[in-house]
Amino acid sequence: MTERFKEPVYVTRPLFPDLDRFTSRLKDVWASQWLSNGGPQHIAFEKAVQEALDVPHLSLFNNGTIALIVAVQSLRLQGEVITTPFTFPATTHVLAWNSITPVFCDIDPETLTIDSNGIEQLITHRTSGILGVHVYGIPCDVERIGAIADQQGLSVVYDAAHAFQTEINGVGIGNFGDVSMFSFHPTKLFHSGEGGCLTMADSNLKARVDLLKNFGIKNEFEVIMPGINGKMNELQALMGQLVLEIADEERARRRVIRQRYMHNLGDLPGLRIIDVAAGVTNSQQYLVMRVDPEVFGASRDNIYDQLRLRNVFARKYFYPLTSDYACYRHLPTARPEALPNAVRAAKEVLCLPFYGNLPLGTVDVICDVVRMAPRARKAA
Ligand code: T4K
Repeated sequence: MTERFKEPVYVTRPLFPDLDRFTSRLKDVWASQWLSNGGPQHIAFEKAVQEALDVPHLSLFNNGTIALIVAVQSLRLQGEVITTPFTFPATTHVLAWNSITPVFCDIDPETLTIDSNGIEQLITHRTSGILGVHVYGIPCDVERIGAIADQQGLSVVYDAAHAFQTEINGVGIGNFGDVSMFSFHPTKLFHSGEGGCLTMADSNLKARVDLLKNFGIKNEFEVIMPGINGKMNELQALMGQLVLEIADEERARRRVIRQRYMHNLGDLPGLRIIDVAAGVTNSQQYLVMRVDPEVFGASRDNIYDQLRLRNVFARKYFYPLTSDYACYRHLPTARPEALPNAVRAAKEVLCLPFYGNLPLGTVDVICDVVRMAPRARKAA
């Protein structure tokens, strides 16, 4: 049996900037006497991220979930919103927090994003929008979704939590739909400790988003809408600026690690490393393997268990489907029979450890465990 790692190997580790550089820049924060509410770090960081994402307007937030709640509020969505169940809890919860009924649409079996062919039949007189997820940084079918939305008068929100600096034929992914949300959580390649942002083309929408994230305060004496506190603070904004400086290097290191996984596992029948289509830049957020148990001879769960025995913590992102949570299971569109592609994907995907400092030797051991999983299953 392959050795057990002494220290746990996690699915990811956060990217840390040089500590001396961080502490020396902290002096700027101390000198400014600003810790939140749009101080100098926030102003500089907002501009830097806007450039990095190549979008007309951008608003920073304290985390991606609050940003997405505000995105839905800012477009005044209500009634029903058509969305994917193959995602992190936040995507669906954001609708519930806005008193909106999630309407679950199956996913495309290839891209694992919302199936644009299934959206139209779910539209009712109560539908106000579409909430897609660029899951693992794989873009939704933005053209078709945009066309459906235009035709039916619907708004489009994209959860781009995994898609920092993804581009479709050179166009930043934050330029599609009415609003897109990016997460800057520490488990993301690019992060600000916690944080996130919304991107949009419409300057009026940017103004409304900025009001909504600051309690709806227009000025000292006027509060014009029921806003929330979604503000990013100065320490987050400083961390974000320093991580942004090293994000390209991290992405380059991850490319090498992806190559190694591909080299070790690419030729195994029944196993596939998921990648983006031609013309799309890979955000390198996750290394996702898809397992066909019939062909491979071991299931995703068998592999997960074998890795756990070696102290390797792969993750089943995204199992279970959000439509299977107790709080959504009762919904008419949550029936598993209506979501066959999503049900299958949730059983077959596994996110393997993937971060720049992951030694290639560790990747090799992980791959050995994966390769041996069918034999280990038979022996058990
Ligand atoms: N939409 C989508 C599609 C999302 O995936 C997410 C978040 C959101 C919306 C919401 O965005 P935020 O509000 O979070 O900005 C993690 C992240 O917490 C979450 O941000 C992310 N998606 C999700 C896919 O992954 P968990 O519960 O799996 O995290 P956790 O604590 O188990 O961390 C995973 C591993 O990372 C740990 O085993 C060890 C390592 N780790 C983690 C942290 C936080 C570290 O080494 N150091 C750390 O500081 O959700």
